[in-house]
Amino acid sequence: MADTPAQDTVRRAAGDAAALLDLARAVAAEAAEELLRRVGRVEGLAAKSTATDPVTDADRASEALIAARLTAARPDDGLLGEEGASRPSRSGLTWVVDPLDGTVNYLYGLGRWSVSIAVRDDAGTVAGVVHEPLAGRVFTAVRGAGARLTDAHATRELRIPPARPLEAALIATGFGYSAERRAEQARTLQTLLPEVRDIRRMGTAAVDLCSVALGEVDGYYERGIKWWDVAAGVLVVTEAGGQALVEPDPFTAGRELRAVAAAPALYRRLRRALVASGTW
Ligand code: LIP
Repeated sequence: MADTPAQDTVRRAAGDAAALLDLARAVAAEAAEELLRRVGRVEGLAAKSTATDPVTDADRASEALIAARLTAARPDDGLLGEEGASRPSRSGLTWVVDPLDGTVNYLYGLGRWSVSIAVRDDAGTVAGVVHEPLAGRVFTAVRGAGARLTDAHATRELRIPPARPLEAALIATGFGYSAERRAEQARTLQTLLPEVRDIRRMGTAAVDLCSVALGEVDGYYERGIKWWDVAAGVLVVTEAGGQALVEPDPFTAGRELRAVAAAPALYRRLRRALVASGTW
C-alpha cells in the first residue's frame, strides 16, 4: 500500500535527517583527525573574551575545515561556529558548530575534548554528533530516532539510567571565563554541593551532556555556555530518554545560555535546587 502524503513526508524527513547525521559524523571525524595531528603543538594562541578564554590555530583550523566541508555539501544551509564562521540559512537548516569543545583541556594535554556538530531547523535540533577522539567515542542522535554511542567495540543504543535521588547524584558542571561569572558560579556551587553526592568539572559541556546520557554522571548544569557548546549534547540526552532545558531557547551567537540535563525525576529536583539557590 503506497504511503499517504503525510507518511511520505515523514519518511523523506527521516531519510534527510539520517543523511544530515552521516554528513555531520564524517565532518566531525575529519576535524578530530586534524585536531589530533596538532596535539602538543600550540600555535597561534590568543585570548578571546578574557585572558583565560583561549583560542589557537587548532580551533581555527578545525572550524575552517568543518565550514568548508559543510558549505561544499550543503551550500544553502546556515552556519554558526564558535570561532566566527557564520552564514544565514536559505534552506531552513543551520549548522551549529563547536570545532573544539574543551579548548583548555586540549591546551594542557588533558584528554577530555570533543568536536560537536549539530544541525537545526525551526523546531529545534534535527541531528547531532559529539566526537571524543582520545576516548574513541562518537555520540550521535537524530530527533525522534534515538541516541547512539559508537566506540571500539560496537554501536549501541543509549538509554539513560533511572534517576538517582539528588543527594546521591554525581553532577557535572562548568565555569565561565570571566572572574565575575565565576564568582557567581561559585555561589551556585556553594549552595548545591552539600545537596548532592559530588561534583565533576570535566571542561567540555558536550562531553558532560553525553556523560549524562551514558550514566557516567547523573546530571549536568551550567550557566554562561553558548549554543554551540550544548546543541548536539542536549539532543543526545533527550533522545536517550533524559530531560534537558536550554534557556533562553532561541539560539543566537552572542546570548549566554543556561542548561540543565538529567533523567526526568532528577532533572526536576536539580532544577528546583538551582532556582532555590537564588543564583541561577
Ligand atoms: C567550554 C565548555 C565548558 C565550559 C568552559 C568552556 P570551549 O567550551 O564546553 O562546559 O565550562 O568554560 O566554555 O570554550 O572549550 O569550547
